[in-house]
Amino acid sequence: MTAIPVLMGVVNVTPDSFSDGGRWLEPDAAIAHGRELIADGADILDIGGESTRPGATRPLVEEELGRVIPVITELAAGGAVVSVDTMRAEVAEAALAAGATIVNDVSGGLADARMPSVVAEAGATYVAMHWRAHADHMRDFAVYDGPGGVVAAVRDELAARVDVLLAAGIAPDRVVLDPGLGFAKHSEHSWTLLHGLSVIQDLGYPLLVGASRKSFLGRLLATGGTPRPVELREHANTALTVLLAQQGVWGLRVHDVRAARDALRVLERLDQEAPDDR
Ligand code: PMM
Repeated sequence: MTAIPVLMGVVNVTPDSFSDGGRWLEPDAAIAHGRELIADGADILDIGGESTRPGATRPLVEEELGRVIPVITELAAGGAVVSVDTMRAEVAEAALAAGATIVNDVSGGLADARMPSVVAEAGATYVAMHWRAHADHMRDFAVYDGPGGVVAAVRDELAARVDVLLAAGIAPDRVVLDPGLGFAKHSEHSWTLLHGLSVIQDLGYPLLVGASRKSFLGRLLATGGTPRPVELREHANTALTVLLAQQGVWGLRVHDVRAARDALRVLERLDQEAPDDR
């Protein structure tokens, strides 16, 4: 039996995300988009106000709060399970007060040392992603020369974050890890990580994976050296959705929730067949 992963639908309330920048910047548009993702089959809405595209500059904390809090308040009040995609403890705190129950921190607590204690205090679930540096200079950190390469480095660096999270009082069953595809990683690193995912799973925590629309898919599907445009990478992500579900990941962070849900429904349906019916 395949354990069906949870689907986290992305709501980027940003002017500059690489995948959908500017489309949902107005609160009403973001809220409507969130509702659409729920109707498409999202289990969680991941609401973020800071773009992490390579080279992006950071918004002010007030800007980030102004983008995400009205959207979180409305969607959580409507019954959605909400995660806040933020690296800032102040934003996480306000989001949890507004109804979010999950903090998705792409820096795994490295960007803001207060983050783990804020999450511990709230008893929230914490997604800790593998991260080395902010978007404006993360490319400089895409070097994995140690023994075991990128897979061992990500495993060891995530394990070190887990130690910090548990020491801050986050319960072990509230921790989710994420290999951070595309963050301080060249395309080959992301593929190697996907291939070696079981090594990260061996740390014993549920895994969330965000492959949707990322540049390693665009490069794979390039024509004549031009990466496939962001909106045409969906079928490749659907293939990964099935493969990652079969590998037992806990969750998938996706933009096109309907495509991912359809793929998971196919898996679920096949699992219903008893072996002697085949
Ligand atoms: N990727 C992005 C943003 N947040 N969070 C987690 N946990 N994992 C990811 O892979 C991840 C993330 C960047 O993608 P986007 O700009 O399309 O949201």
